[in-house]
Parts: sequence; structure tokens; C-alpha cells
Amino acid sequence: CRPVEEVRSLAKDFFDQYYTSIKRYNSTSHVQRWEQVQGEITDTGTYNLTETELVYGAKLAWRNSVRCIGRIQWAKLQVFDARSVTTTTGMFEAVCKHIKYATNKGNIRSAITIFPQRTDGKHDFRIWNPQLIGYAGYRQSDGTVIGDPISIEFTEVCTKLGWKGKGTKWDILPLVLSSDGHDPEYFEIPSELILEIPIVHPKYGFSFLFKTVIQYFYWYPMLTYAFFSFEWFAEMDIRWYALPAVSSMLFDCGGLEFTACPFNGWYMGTEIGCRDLGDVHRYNMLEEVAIRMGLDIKNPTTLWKDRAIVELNLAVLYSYQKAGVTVVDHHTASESFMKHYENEMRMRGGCPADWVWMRAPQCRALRHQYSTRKWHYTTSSQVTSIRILRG
Ligand code: HEM
Ligand code: NRG
Repeated sequence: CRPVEEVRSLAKDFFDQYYTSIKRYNSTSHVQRWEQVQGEITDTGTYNLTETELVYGAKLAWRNSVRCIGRIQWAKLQVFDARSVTTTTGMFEAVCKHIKYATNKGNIRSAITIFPQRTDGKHDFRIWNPQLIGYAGYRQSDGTVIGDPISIEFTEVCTKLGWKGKGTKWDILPLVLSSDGHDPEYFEIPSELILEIPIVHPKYGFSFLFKTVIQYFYWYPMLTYAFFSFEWFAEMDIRWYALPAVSSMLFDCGGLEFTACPFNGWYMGTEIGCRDLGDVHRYNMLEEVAIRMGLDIKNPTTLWKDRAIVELNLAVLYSYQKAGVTVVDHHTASESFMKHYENEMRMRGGCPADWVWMRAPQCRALRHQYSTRKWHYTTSSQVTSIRILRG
């Protein structure tokens, strides 16, 4: 845990920014509040934020998240103050409330839930899941994997705690929570809170074929489809969840460390289409998609990977939209981030960004407004931030 002097200096920086933001810098209220905070730090080694300060801090931390391309939205964040929670049951209830609010039947709303801050480092509140919602991964005795390979280790943790997964490709993991430094407990998320989307393709499906046939009365070429499946895309049985809610990071605010602070926005399609479903170390779907598309996967010059990844990403965007679930494509997200970037340069004199993360997979060369910009890393993030939580 942090030395008192460091807390004091980080707190000073935070309150200076906060009072500047409400145009009360150096006002009596600023001076009084700062005196009060200093007194608290001297007496106890730490202090507490008011709810208004916490809300400001959470938005600021998002605004400072160098890897987030969705920051044009930063001022629109629902903050749930869960600092009075004391038990894992209390945490579970707060997380369920968060999931329900944020999912909003598909009309996703950005939110963060903030659990009690770190005290001496031995009484941390923690969410052990990397994300609130995720699929289990099981390694079989023959070395193959069922489910999401990225979750194998965490699934084993759940199993050790007594959880029993069904063993399918799409088992939703339970929440693993610990309060006040105690041992973790697992909680199954009520299935009605979890919104999932079956991934279908706008063309490689029965409805498209049906429409074509009806429109053109063009039977013979269509009959060749009979040798294949009408619904081959849907038959791959791909799905994904609506809510990307990161739960493994630390919210650092005014010198205080919030070790459990799950937050969410909505998905950018490529996160699912390129990485979650496309990566070799994840669901690894590209070969199957390419084969079913009739491409020669033995020959790299057929560009089967490129062609498959486009169709997979198209299917993700199409399916989310069809299901009425908020999602953003990477072109729109990049455009909006660049607009945000220009705003921030004008209004704030800068916008820290990690340009490697800002460039969505699948469009490295196409995002010309980035290509013309010099490579630029910002490794040291701003003081109020959401950062990686180790251990
Ligand atoms: C990272 C998009 C909302 C904080 C990312 C990434 C994307 C993204 C695409 C990269 C993720 C990856 O490659 O794994 C969006 C969109 C949002 C949104 C479209 C819609 C509103 C939020 C919110 C917060 C946030 C509400 C916090 C309050 C972050 C942080 C990272 C990140 C801290 C870095 C994660 C890491 O280092 O692993 N965001 N985001 N984002 N976002 Fe956002
Ligand atoms: N790439 C991860 C999700 C990380 C966070 N992404 C967001 N965050 N969009 C995946 O599951 O693919 N957010 O707060 O909206």
C-alpha cells in the first residue's frame, strides 16, 4: 500500500483538477476541502472521497484511458457507488444490478461499479474474473480445448472452488468474488441477466437464398446449394455475449486505489470478429469459415484468411444489429475517436493515447488518418486512471 506522502501529493493533484473542472479553483470551498482531506490523511493515513468527487474521478479515469478508442463517450458514464458493501453477497448483488442496468435489453449503457478502496493491502475487494461475463474453457485429455482457451486457467480456479460447468463450448463462467481480503467465493449469474447473440451471416443463410429464389425464380443454379447446407454459417453455432465488462483492473483516483471497479461500454465488432472468434489461441474459427466458403486453405495466395475474417466480422456486426444490441464498427469508432482527439487537443491541450491500441485489427492500412500520424506511445498514463491490477 502507498506511503502517506504519495497519497497526499496524488490527492492534491486530484483536488486541483476537480476544483478547476467546476471553476472553483482556489475558492474557499476548495481550500476548506483540501484542509479537511489533509487532516484526514494525517490522522488516518488515508481519506474518503465524496460521491460527487468519485463520479468526477471515474469519468476522468476513463477519459485518461490511453488504450480506449471509445472515449468520445467519456462524460456519459453511470457510476454505481458500492463503497458501503462489506460482503461477497453484497458484491454479487451490486454486480447483478450493474449487468442488468448496462445490458438494458440490448441498448447498452456505460457504467462502472466501485467497491471499497484498498486500506492496508490485506483487505482488498477483488473480482477474480477478467470480465464479468465470459465463457469457460476446458482442456480435454487429448489436448484439445472445449470453449474459450483464454479461460482455461480461470475455469480451473472456479472448478477448485466447487463450480461445475456443463462442459459445452458456451458455458458462462460464475463470478468469483472476494471481500475484505477473505477467500473467494463463486456465484452463478442468473441466466436471465445475460444477453447472448447467435452469430448469423446476411448472405450465407437460408433467408438470403430464399429471397434470391423468390426474386428471380432462378432455380437451377440454386439447386447446387442443396449439396451444401443452406444455413452453414448458423450451423457453426457461434454466439457471443452483449456486454463487455472488464473487471480485472484498478481504478486509481486521488491517491486511493479501488481494486474492484468493473466497468463496461459496448463492443467494437473487431474485438469479437477478429480476436475472440478469429485468434488461433481463442475460438480459432477462420479455417472452418474459409472451408465452408469453399476456399483453398492450403494456398495462402487465395487470401482465405483475409476473406474469412471479413465475413466473420460482417456476421458479428449484422447479428448484433439484427438482435438490437449496441455495437460499433471499427471505421465509425476510429472516426469518432479522431474527432474526440481533436476536441481534446483543443479543450484540454492533449489526449494521451496508445496508438497501437487505437488501430483496430483488420484495418491497419485503411485507417489513413492514423497512418499519416507518427507512431506515438504514451506509456505513463495520467494520474487518475484505470490500470492493470497485478497479483
Ligand atoms: C479498451 C472500446 C467504454 C475503459 C478498449 C478497447 C476497445 C474499447 C475496443 C480495446 C480492448 C481490447 O482490445 O481488448 C470501447 C467502446 C466503449 C468503451 C466502444 C463504448 C462506450 C469504456 C468505458 C471505460 C473504458 C465505459 C471505463 C469507464 C477502457 C480501458 C481500456 C479500454 C481502461 C484498456 C483495457 C486494457 O488495457 O485491457 N475500449 N470502450 N472503456 N477501455 Fe474502452
Ligand atoms: N476485447 C475484450 C473486451 C475488452 C473491453 N472492450 C470494451 N470495453 N469494449 C473482448 O471481450 O473482446 N468497454 O468498456 O466497452
